Amino acid sequence: MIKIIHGADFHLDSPFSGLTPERASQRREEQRELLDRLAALAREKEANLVLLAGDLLDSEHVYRETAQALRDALSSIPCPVFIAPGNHDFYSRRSVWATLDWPDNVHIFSSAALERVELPGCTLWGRAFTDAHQTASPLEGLAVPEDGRVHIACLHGCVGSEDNYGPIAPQDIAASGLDYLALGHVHQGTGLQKEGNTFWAYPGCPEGRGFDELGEKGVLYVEAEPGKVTAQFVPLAKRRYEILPVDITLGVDVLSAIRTALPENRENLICRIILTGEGEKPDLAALERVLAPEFYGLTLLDRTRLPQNLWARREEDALTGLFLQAMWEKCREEPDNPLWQLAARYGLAALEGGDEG
Ligand SMILES: [Mn+2]
Repeated sequence: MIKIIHGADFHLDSPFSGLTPERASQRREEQRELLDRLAALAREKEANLVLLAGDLLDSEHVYRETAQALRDALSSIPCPVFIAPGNHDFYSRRSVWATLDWPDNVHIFSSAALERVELPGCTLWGRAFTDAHQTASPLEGLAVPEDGRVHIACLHGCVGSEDNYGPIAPQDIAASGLDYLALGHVHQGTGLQKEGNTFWAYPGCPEGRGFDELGEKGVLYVEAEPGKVTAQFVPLAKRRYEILPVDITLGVDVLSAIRTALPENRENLICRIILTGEGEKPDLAALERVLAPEFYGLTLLDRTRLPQNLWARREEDALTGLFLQAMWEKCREEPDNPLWQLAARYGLAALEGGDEG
């Protein structure tokens, strides 16, 4: 049985453009810490093989500290490590893959053609992106021999698409005859999948970098033998992103409604709370003052609507009624545009001489 740690899409040295320069620098530092946790996991599981299926780096521009951290972490892993460069960190003569002095246990696939490596207990296949795009299937032409050995491949590509990022058709996977195909590129982990007799998986990225990469993130711990593969997701991320909708309609007050919905352990959470439902306009600044210290990052969005009893006043034969009728129609035309709800609230408050509706 072969024990494998399968990771991908670390995107080290991402720009983190949505953050302050200090926070972005801190997040880059934390990405480097992911490498130490990866190495610790490989030691703890006594892995036979670590497979890193591309886009380990976000681009060819790598901070010296990051390249050193990567080299140090990989050299502390007591088993072979294989890297299959992806579209973001493709192999070229000037890439860090070619220019850095890598430890002996690290093998970097450097050719666009499939390379075959014989290892104790298994045969490993791998290849590299050598450009930012690749139109051919990375599995093209692969049909492994039936020799009783475990056949594993590690590469970067996109299952089920026809784009320029190494498109892989499901029938390519089945035709390969591989026991396990360790993939990278898709940031949402798939868990273990099967096509024909071949198991395959994307581990997803090991740590989210924005609200399009939500929830727990990590790597896979895989056990493979001929015809039998199991995979276990292992969380690796320090911070995680969540989007939390909170309906304020039935809440006694908005803060209690939010508190009821909050997950525990939020000091490492980067959270976007979206207030929905009907009620008085929530005081976002006040809520943020109370809640923000509990999170690593917090944004509150107001998507609430004016309550029905206020809309009922559009029947009134006065300026307020006319205004509300006009806003009612706008809100019906564009129900997802929060500006009309806001306009209704502010307009009503102005007409009533009040505060904010
Ligand atoms: Mn990619």
